[in-house]
Amino acid sequence: MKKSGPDDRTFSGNSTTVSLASVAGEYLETILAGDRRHAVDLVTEVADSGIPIKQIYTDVFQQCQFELGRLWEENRITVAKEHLATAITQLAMSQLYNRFDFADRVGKKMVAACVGGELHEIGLRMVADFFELDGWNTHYLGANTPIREVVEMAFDIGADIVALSTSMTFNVEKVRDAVEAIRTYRQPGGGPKILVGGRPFNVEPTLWQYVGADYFAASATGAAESVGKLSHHSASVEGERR
Ligand code: B12
Repeated sequence: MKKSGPDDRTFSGNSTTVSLASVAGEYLETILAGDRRHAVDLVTEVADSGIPIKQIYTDVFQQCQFELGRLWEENRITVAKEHLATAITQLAMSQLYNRFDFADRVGKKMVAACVGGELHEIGLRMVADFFELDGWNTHYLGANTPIREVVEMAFDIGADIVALSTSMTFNVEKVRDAVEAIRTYRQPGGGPKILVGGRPFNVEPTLWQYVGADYFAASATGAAESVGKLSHHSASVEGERR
């Protein structure tokens, strides 16, 4: 990952200007070296300098996860290194939680889950954390959640939105099954709205319609930006792609 360059993005915090590309470069080296303490110190210092958490998520964590995937695909890092680095990123995300600058509560609830055997959970967690930052109460269930459990929790808590994620094409049918299960549970035609996302939906732009979702967003940023509109359940944003 490049450390800086002409398209480098800099962000001004309270007292300093930080190049997040340069932070991402150092962070990547740190997590690949397995240095948890430095990785956590690095991102907490950036957060404490006033850089928004969402920016750290997208420009550091997401960028580095994508880079890990590229290095792994090219056989330049082992599976063990990828696991090590990914685990540190999950730790670092947790460490930032008590630095979240939450918006006032908006009185909306979300259940967020990966269904079937889907193990890629960081993208969904980013989505849930962005909504949490925006004042939602999010129930993040993570990887590999049984569909029935997702549906029951969604109805039990009166969720406004169920967010479903998959990174693997072979789990798209499970997402479709989950949408169907939500639609037909207890009050057909009612219940929560369904937001989907993840790699296959980014690659094939009509896939969200195939699974029967209400909304799709290509990124945590796009999903969070939809919040205001989703809150009003306006027909004009039904199926909007961000
Ligand atoms: C870490 C990782 C893993 C970890 C996941 C650990 C964990 N706890 O999450 C483990 C080791 C388990 C894993 C396993 C596998 N992986 Co993997 N993995 C990755 C890696 C390196 C990073 C994933 C990640 O964290 N991305 C960062 C997040 C932030 O990005 P994201 O998931 O795309 O999410 C964003 C958007 O998509 C969107 N989004 C996501 N979900 C949702 C949901 C909603 C509602 C919305 C609105 C938006 C949204 O918003 C997110 C934030 O902006 C990727 C590389 C990559 N490019 O992503 C490969 C990758 C996804 N894996 C891959 C593969 C092949 C596998 C395995 C099949 C490997 C194997 N042979 O076993 C298994 C499959 C496991 C399974 N059954 O799910 C391939 C998939 C290729 C393909 N064509 O589909 C990738 C792309 C690697 C590669 N370059 O080839 N993997």
